[in-house]
Amino acid sequence: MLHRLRRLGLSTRGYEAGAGVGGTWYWNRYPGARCDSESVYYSYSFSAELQQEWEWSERYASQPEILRYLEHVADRFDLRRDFRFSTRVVAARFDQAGSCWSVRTDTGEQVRARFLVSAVGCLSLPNVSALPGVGNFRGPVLHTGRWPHEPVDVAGRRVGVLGTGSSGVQAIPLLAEQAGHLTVFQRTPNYSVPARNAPADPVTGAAVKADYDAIRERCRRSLGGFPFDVDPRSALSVSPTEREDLYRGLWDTGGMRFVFGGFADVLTDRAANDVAADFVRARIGEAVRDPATAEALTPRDHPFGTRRPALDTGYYETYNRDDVTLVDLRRTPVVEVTERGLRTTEAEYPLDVLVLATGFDAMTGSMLAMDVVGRDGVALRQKWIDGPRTLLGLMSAGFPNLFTITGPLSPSVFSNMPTCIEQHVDWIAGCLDHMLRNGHVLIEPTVEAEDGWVEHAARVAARTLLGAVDSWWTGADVPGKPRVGYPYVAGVGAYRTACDAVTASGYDGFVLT
Ligand code: N01
Repeated sequence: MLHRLRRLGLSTRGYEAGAGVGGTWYWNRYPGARCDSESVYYSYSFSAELQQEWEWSERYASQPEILRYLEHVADRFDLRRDFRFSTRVVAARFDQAGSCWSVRTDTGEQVRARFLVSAVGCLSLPNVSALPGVGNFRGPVLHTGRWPHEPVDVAGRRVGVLGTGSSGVQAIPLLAEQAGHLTVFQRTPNYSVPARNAPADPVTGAAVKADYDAIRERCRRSLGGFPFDVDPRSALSVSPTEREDLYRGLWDTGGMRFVFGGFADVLTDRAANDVAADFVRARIGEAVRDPATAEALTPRDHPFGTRRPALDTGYYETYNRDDVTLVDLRRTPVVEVTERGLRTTEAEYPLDVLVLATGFDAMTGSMLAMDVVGRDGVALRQKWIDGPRTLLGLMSAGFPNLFTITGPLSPSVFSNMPTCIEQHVDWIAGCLDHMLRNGHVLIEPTVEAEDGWVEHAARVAARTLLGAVDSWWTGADVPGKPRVGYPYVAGVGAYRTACDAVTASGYDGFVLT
């Protein structure tokens, strides 16, 4: 975004809470942190030179490698000089008389800006809300999203992991290898698909680079931001053998293809979904030796893909180790964290280290952590009290000239993030260019257009199996959070078409003054 803003001739200032660039990949340094999107797709497309020159070493890049990549991009485009690092924005207030934003940071700096672009991310504010007594624990409490920069030595120690979402599923096999004993506290069993990570294959890498433009375009027009073909048929329209063969092929290939490359109705038809869900359940049964543990790990309360599935390397097999214990919190819920460990209704588990893989106050948490006040003194926290209200996830009525990259009600987390980030950056840059050329000072959505988008996003979600399921996609994991759909789930391609139509119409649904 900064790169594009400079090219528009705007003077810019960035603020970043971390001491360096990288966002998610700066903070999430837990063992096993690795991207679930294949490296060749989880990367920028805006610079042909960059995408041709950069070489990924693995099929899925690890956190240190992605961080190196982002640092390289920052240096290559000379981005750091416009950023204040280790600086958190605490408040932003719209100044009606001056038609600008007044922004305040935790270092006491106060600046005024005509345009304000929020790139605070969808998954950055740790969710530790419902854990009584967490402050009492004598040992280290480490949230995966705030992992220390120095190595954490867990050799010979009793480690507890709370949470089995994507972060837990990635960290658990590695912590099991390092710890003296690992206890996993699981509330909701997750579907996990093998990543099948491997060293990058130079032949595939060269073929991708030769065809990058077309591949990127397919990502942009796709469901999930990947160039994968969805099988257009219903899972129920083909024979059981054919279904099994398709899912077996996707399982053996590994990765997000299993989620975004299966039958077209996996997320809309419960019976079709059962085909995918049963396939994964059967694999869990094969991987885990102890039947009771296998059953506890098997998701039966939600359809496949309605909570974000994890990708793993040896996750289920980890439970075959003698030094790993699974505690089923559905059967025996957490009572509290004590000085010595974690107590459930059944027992107290003594621990030396407690790892919280408990996720984030997703999609709106980081935005609402700032005191954002728009037109007529209306706070964003007040406006979004019953759930986020945006037009296209890009802007919210009453908050002129405030843009949100991957904001709520845009596809964002429901897809390969860089595809969506670049599309938002392009849209915002195009909008600003239009304003500068035409002498506009302010832009904001109309309330009617915004209401229409909020209703449309809810209708789309209601046509899928997603809406009814408790997850961080629906705000259910944070006590008191509005229970609505947060990402837009019609797909990256359909969403892009909607955004492009707005631009082509001269910003229909927005007021430009
Ligand atoms: O967080 P999560 P995450 N008591 O919210 C449990 C992206 N990501 O950090 O499901 C007990 O998924 C909670 O239980 P439940 C990806 O989009 C990407 O793992 O609420 N348990 C759940 O098991 C992902 O989806 C990558 O019943 C509690 C877990 O903690 C998103 O980030 C890697 C609890 C939280 O799971 C978030 O993933 C990692 C409590 N009080 C993450 N509170 C890659 O691309 C929470 N839990 C590789």
